[in-house]
Amino acid sequence: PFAPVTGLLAALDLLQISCNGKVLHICINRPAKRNALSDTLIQQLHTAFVNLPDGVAAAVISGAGEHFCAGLDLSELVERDIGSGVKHSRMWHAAFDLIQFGQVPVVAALHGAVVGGGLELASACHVRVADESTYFALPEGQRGIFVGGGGSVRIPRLMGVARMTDLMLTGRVYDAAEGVAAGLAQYLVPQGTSVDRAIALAQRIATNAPLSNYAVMHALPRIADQSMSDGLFTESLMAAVAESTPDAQDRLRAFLEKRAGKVVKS
Ligand code: 1HE
Repeated sequence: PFAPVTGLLAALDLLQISCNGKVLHICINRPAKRNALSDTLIQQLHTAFVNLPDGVAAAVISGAGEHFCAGLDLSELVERDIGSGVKHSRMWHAAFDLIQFGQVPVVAALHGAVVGGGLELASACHVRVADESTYFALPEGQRGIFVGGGGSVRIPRLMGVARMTDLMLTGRVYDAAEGVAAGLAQYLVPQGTSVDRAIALAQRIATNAPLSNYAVMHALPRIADQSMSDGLFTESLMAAVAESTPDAQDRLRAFLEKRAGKVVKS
């Protein structure tokens, strides 16, 4: 069972954070505003990911109420000058960078609206689980703004520039199945079950060697940005580091001595 965390993380009033062994569950808890991302909420996400409790090996992010997240809190957008606009966007980048390039893999449990900044947040996570109620959109064009939470960088890496351009120009809304087909989520599950599935995946992720998970989070996206030659070389370095850990040696020996599980087709 998940128990509420204590201390600093418990004081973050827009997040409901609980922990079960190695898995931390961060639920965005602003359902009356459809979990719209106010400055305070972005700062609280930042604080949570800077202060992950010891022993946590994977995290889940979900949203309370009918929707995962309605994106930027539009009530805070009014009358921001150019300078503070840059700083605002950079504040989002800092928080979401901590999610993508932090200490532990993060699974997003999606349902209802995953729109605008909500999709930017989801795209900073490492695995995305969508339930059947999920829908994806980028309504920035209708609001007269542009993505500012890393979406122009991360979302095309999931779905491609052409699909993102279509969403932004036409206001197209993808249902859950379309989102999964386009690469926005990796799992499609029955309505109301995305948190359960995300937790099960996080529990599984938490059993991997921590350095292997770290390599996936930190090396894979960087290698994807490198030339083939640089990527292959980076891969060799990362592989050598991972293989040389006692954890890897123990796990390899366990397999060879038939003490470790085989790969099982599910
Ligand atoms: C909000 C927000 C919000 C809801 N900022 N207050 N995002 C958008 O353009 C999406 C805008 N929201 C919607 O289209 C809808 O609210 C939803 C489809 C997400 C949900 O619909 P529904 O019928 O369940 O809720 P609702 O009745 O529209 O909203 C309930 C309340 O939440 C209502 O406030 P109330 O005081 O009248 O009760 C809404 O005003 C409020 N609310 N969404 C502020 N987003 C770093 S750049 C990122 C750029 C973006 O994210 S642009 C996309 C912004």
